[in-house]
Amino acid sequence: MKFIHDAYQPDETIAAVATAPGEGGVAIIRICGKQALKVAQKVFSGSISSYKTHTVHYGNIVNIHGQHIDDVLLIPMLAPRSYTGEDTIEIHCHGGNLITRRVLDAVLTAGARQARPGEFTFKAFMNGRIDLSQAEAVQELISAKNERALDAAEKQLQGNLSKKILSFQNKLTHIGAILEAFVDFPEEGLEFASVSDVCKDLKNLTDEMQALADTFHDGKIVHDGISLCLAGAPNVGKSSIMNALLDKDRAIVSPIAGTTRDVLEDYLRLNGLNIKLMDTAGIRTTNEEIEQEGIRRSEMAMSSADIILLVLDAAKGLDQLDLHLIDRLPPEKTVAIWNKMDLKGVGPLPTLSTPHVVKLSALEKTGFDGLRQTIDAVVWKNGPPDRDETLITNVRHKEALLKCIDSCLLLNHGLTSDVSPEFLSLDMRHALQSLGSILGTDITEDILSAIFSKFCIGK
Ligand SMILES: Nc1nc2c(ncn2[C@@H]2O[C@H](COP(=O)(O)OP(=O)(O)O)[C@@H](O)[C@H]2O)c(=O)[nH]1
Ligand SMILES: [Mg+2]
Repeated sequence: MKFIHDAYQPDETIAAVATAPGEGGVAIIRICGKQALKVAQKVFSGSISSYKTHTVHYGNIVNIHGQHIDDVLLIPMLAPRSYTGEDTIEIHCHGGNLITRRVLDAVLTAGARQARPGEFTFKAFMNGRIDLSQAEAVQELISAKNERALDAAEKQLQGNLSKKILSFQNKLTHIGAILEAFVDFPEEGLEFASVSDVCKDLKNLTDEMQALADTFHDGKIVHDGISLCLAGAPNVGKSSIMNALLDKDRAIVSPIAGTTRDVLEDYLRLNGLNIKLMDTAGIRTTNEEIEQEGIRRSEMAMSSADIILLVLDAAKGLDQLDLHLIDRLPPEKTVAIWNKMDLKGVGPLPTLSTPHVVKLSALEKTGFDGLRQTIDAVVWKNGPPDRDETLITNVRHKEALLKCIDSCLLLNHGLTSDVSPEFLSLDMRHALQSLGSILGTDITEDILSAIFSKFCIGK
């Protein structure tokens, strides 16, 4: 694998199609770097050097053989007022695959190099326009699959996480300054008061960092979503609830017990989260081989799911099998659903041992708001995260924070035992390096390369 910034030459001018492939009204070709204006001028009919920055100009793209390729709009964004901080030209051409390719080819022939994945954002990072956590937020913003993930990415791009990390860095540096005096003049030692102050400051700081790292639980839910599994006896209405939640005829519904054999999966958005919904074969004792396999798969789906929706038939009440299921499902991730509440024969319902119980009718599609609210309550044990809360959604950031906390704990331990001052400053350096890796100031080339290679070309 080629490291993206092995090949990085700050003076190189790069170009790529910035819009998604396929047919569309307009496609955008982006050119960026010191020679962007010169390259664009070789293929454009107007006089680019006379244009003011951030203005739009109509003209033609012509290749080096003088052939007309397309009528386009051209926008110059001059340094430093551009995404990357370097001179940038955007060409808006007609949005077909072939025409876009021809315009890009003309630009590449005129002297630009095809950009690598994420290279524009990489330039923005290298030029100090954004830090690494913000660059990662750009990719998360683009790939966000739900509103909450989008909110979290947007906050991160605005620099909310960066500010927190910077404040941790400042506090650590402050502590470091006190320690430095100790390292420089070890024979004078640290006064008892300053040791306990430093330890207290370190403890407060690690608590703050731990609290931020702990948001990863919520952040992961926001980022990846959760899985729900419909389970229960045959014929209780699992497939009907699947269809009602999806608002489409996804699963076969029938009064014949044992209709659903395989695990059916589909996706929906619920309460701003991405949900994988699984419908399973009804659990019962059967000699039928295929149904047995279906039931085995139901069990697997149940154990892998974040939340189990245990469906019960309100008209039938509980039988041995239901009771057995209720007993062995983990209550904290189970929602019991009394279905078929529309039926005349529904009498008083027995009390269940599971804390979350919902009543609904899949047939009449009533009671689903209650189900959505209950799911929300199970997902967010302490309420959903605030829109403004800074969430860690990236495992790299979480691990860096935990590493920093470890170094701080070592430091704390070293301060209270008789460890040589050199070790203390080494722990301090490690702690600062971990924080720096989040912002990209202390990062190895292979990690950088791995991060940017996940981007699309043209971003
Ligand atoms: N009256 C009534 N019938 C329902 C309801 N939900 C499902 N059914 C019926 O119960 C039978 C079994 O439904 P199905 O969704 O296939 O159950 P599954 O075996 O648990 O997947 C079908 O005849 C459905 O029409 C409901 O809320 N009310
Ligand atoms: Mg079914």
